[in-house]
Amino acid sequence: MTTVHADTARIPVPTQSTYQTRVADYWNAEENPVNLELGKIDDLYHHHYGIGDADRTVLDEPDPGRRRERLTGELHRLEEAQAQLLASHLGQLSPADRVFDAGCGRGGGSVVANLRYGCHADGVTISAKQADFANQQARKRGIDDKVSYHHRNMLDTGFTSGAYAASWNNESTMYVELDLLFAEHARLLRRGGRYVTITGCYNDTYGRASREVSLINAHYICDIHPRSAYFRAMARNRLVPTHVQDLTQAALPYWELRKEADHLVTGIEDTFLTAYRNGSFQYLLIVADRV
Ligand code: SAH
Ligand code: GPP
Ligand code: MG
Repeated sequence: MTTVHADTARIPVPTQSTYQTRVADYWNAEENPVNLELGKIDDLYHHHYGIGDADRTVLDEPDPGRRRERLTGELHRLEEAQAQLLASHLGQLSPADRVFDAGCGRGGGSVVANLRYGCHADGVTISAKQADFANQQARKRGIDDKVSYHHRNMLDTGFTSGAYAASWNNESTMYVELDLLFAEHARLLRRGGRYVTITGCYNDTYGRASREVSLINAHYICDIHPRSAYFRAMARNRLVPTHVQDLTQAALPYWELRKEADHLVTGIEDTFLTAYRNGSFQYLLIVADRV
């Protein structure tokens, strides 16, 4: 009997899908002042939004230069509050523990975790430029012995199974299939390890994705999941939610203030405000135990 090999066996398996290459292109090219100017303040570079009440008196500042500076500072403070909220849910971590930062951007989240717990951190981004930038920042801070960034796919990290006490996605779940993502987190986390995500999801009670959700997808080249998909995919992957918090109301002041910052706006501000206000989109914190 002859074995027939399919022709496809000769086609090299791409390590990255075309979609993932486009996502990497976006992040390799990204230089929005709203991210760089905020990051420069204290070298904590974030690619997520802010939460909490805003000090809108910055808008009354008469000197235009000082007004811009205070607005930038206030938006950064709100983004920092978001990072701290996520970090506060990572559990009891010791300096010997390792954490995994999935979709780490320019690296701010891992630095926050290291400063807070003294732990080791591995950040992963699909953008080579972001990984280089983040490693440079870690060297500059003198924490590169504990915090490293890797240009890898978060769905297939190659890291050691069970080596992590905690892991998270801060606004990076909308770039991947949730089943593949949570399977990788479940593999990397030890039993009893903690998983945390802060994410934007579309609201199942609204129906399907609204016009605004679709505009946000087009703007960032992402694919926002419905809220229900998170809990289904977690249940299938040994992740048991322990805490869910709707941050939608807490997200509004950031966007209301950002909208006023002519030197920082990107054009997506009103879309977020409409999406949150019409109930089609939610900003959610989910904390889960790896069982
Ligand atoms: N968590 C960071 C950055 C969020 S921006 C922060 O809070 O600042 C989204 C990030 O997801 C980007 O860094 C992008 O490179 C990353 N990303 C998207 N798809 C990815 C994938 N398949 N593997 C690894 N990183 C990915
Ligand atoms: C990153 O923030 C944006 C995302 C990861 C994509 C979408 C997030 C949702 C919650 C839907 P950023 O800081 O790079 O964006 P911006 O440049 O607008 O500040
Ligand atoms: Mg930003």
